[in-house]
Amino acid sequence: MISLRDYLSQHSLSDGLEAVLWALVEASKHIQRDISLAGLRDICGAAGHVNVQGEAVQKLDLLANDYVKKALNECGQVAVLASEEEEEYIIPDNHKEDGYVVLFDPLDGSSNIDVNVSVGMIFSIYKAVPGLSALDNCLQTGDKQVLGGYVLYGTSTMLVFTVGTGTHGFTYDSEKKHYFLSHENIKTPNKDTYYSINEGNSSSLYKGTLKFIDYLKGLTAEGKRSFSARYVGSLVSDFHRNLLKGGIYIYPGTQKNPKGKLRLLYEANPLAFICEQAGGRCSNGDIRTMDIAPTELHERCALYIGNEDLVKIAESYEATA
Ligand code: AHM
Ligand code: MG
Repeated sequence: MISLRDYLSQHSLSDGLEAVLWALVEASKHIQRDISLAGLRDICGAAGHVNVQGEAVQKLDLLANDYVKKALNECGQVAVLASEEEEEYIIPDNHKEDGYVVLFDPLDGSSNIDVNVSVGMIFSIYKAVPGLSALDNCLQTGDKQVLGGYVLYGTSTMLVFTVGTGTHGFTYDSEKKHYFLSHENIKTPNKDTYYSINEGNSSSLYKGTLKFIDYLKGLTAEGKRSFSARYVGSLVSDFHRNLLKGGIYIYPGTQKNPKGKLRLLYEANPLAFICEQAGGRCSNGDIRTMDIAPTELHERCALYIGNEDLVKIAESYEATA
């Protein structure tokens, strides 16, 4: 078996980038342990306040956020970081001016923890550009990412990431406390397997989105169903399943929330990088996600991510709306 350490030694990342990835990996081990014991400790449920987006913060959101911040601070290679759980960007005490920019959602789908459903951490890494302000360094377009990744705390814990040379997956062995290569060079199948959308939002969906959903529910020429619906409500889990099995995940803009719910910097961009490197496509229904120029840290964007053909079909329906 090839450990993550062996894999990285054969696929040279710059020392600084490797240190940042290790920091995230070490944080993920703490988070994985806490999640696996969540029902036995007083760490389930809401923390009692809302975050900058007005959403209820879970106790484990805070713990995960602290683990990631601490690890990134200690690694000494980070110029600036920003978290979905923090209102402002943070310059670590132990920062490196020309180091890396790390943007992350420490625990995506955290409302699922209390009911034992998979959750994840999503992260995006950029090289800090000398002369740019800390904020502008965080607002680089997604195609400047040097690494996009996530950790899925599911039936097993998996790290999936890309540095622009394919998408690769590593499974965590909790006895050895190491990640091992399990999914080399993931290619998303161009198959009509699953579609994933919260149809509870139907009353607020635009006509083009509703028509696209009707298309997905249509029968084949042989009278068979093409797709199955799957929606866990944890982006990392929904995305990971469709990445491996084929399909599309949509969190569209709605009449109520024209830019949708998900965050461009912490969720859409890293998954877009991973998806494209696996042969898929990702857009906001119009513009390629990694070409969108961010204007604010917590910017939201509609998300259409999955098989290239399916995302193109979704875009064509949105264009007719
Ligand atoms: P979070 O980052 O606060 O956990 O919220 C993001 C989550 C995604 O994981 C998931 O895809 C989405 O919210 C589900 O939203 P909804 O309940 O509206 O379907
Ligand atoms: Mg999230």
